[in-house]
Amino acid sequence: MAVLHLLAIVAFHLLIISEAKDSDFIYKEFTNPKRDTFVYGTFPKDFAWGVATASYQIEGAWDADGKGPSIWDTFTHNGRSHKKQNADVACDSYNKYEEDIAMMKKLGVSHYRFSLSWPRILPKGFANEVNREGIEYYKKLLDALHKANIEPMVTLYHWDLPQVLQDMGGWENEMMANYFAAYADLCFQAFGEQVKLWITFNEPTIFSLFGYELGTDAPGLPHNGYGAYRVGHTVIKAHAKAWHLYDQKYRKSQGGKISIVLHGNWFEPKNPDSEFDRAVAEKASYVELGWFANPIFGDGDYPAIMKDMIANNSRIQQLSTSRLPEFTEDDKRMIEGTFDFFGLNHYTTNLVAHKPTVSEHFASFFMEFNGEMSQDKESWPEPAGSPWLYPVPWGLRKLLNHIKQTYGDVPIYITENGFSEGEGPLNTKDTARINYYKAYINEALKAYLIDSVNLKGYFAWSLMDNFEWRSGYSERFGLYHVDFEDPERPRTPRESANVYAKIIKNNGFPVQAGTDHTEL
Ligand code: GBH
Repeated sequence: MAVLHLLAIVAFHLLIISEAKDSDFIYKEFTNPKRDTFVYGTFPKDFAWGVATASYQIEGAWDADGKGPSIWDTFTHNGRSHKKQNADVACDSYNKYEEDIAMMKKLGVSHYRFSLSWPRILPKGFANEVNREGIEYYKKLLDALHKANIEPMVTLYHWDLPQVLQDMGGWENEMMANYFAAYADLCFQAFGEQVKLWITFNEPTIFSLFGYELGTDAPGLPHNGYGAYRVGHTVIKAHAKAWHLYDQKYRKSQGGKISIVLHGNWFEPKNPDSEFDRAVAEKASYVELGWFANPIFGDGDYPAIMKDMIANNSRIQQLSTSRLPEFTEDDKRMIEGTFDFFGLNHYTTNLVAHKPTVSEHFASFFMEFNGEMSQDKESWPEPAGSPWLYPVPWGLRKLLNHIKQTYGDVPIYITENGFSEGEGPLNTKDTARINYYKAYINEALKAYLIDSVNLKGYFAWSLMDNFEWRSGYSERFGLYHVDFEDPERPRTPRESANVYAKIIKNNGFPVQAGTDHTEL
């Protein structure tokens, strides 16, 4: 193993000292030989290759067989998403899961990450009224996955909160930590024999900020400067409770692992020579990820840099206490170390410049930093169909190294990474997505081979086009195209599906006999 590593590193250095060829780079915009040269090699033998989805985005069947409404049903039925679209039918995976699994077989994935719909299992939110048909649906799905030899990775909460619980305050209600633990308990009991990889929450920063701070996502509450911190506080405790419950009651008999998935951008100083830009970029990385990572993977508490920042700004706003709640010593002990691996969703990189933004009169997470985010529109490759999504592959490698340096040598799964295109006629030749996957997976390979990051798996977002939240069906992330106009919701593979299948089959990018490259 060590020898292989060494060979890979030597090969890499040979590549960069010899004259760089065009074919050594994926993007003409990124040709820094040391940073951007494509490397050849493979991932560890037991590497998990997967695709990811989420219940609300694919299932449809929004009120079938006893399912209760979620906050996203309410939000979309109120016309709050692009063109008032909703996911009442979406990809109809509630009925077409066998076809989904056949697609996964074609891709050759070893793992499938999907989420459970809480209101499908508990229409009233609470665990004393179970919807058997909801349980049956997921049992059938899990059975079919096992038959197909695909390991499930199951997310308990990917944003579709039962509406009845929102009516009691949703994640701003501290009791939610208990309600979530009861839901988790039921799921471990019902599905734990079939599930060895559990995720408590998907991207708590995102649903706190967009749902309860900006209010652009469900439940649509613009509680600027306060809401997201309150939500985060309860979500961290909910996560810790569920982790301990699994640890104490189920781990021994079921033998699985459980953790959380965090969203992480990479933040690069806009002007690398500016000390101020560097400081704000660093702060952004430590806060975006560290808000949830530091309590769970660190010392049980928010990062000091975050506590200081929000306390200072609260003082400027004439508040007598910080807008960021505090954990008690007991909380901290309960929270610290509640992970079995690190789940990372990563899509893109932002530039950060210093700029005074803190206001005496208006509190907002986004103004807390005295910084401004942007993208390098001139010299980065074309963005995806999502305006925020610029391909900046080297950002992934930097972020993986940041995680290792900050939270230790924890096993990491990249639980989401992917690229969108806009609406339009079916275009199977998705070269931009192919380039994105090759380049990002190659950066993951460098992190593993060269930087010895403890990387365990990679999940592409997404198996197929699906309901992209407030953007509706206008941003398409699928390896498979889905026709949402057709009641049958037919799926068609794009070229990227074939390329991803080859990467999986090769377990990366081995040099193939008789060539000096990988045929994809
Ligand atoms: C993930 O979020 C989600 O887990 C997944 O459900 C989703 O489908 C996927 O990514 C693709 O987006 O419109 O400028 O305000 C990724 C994090 C956070 C990225 C919200 C887009 C909106 C930026 N997302 N962000 S903007």
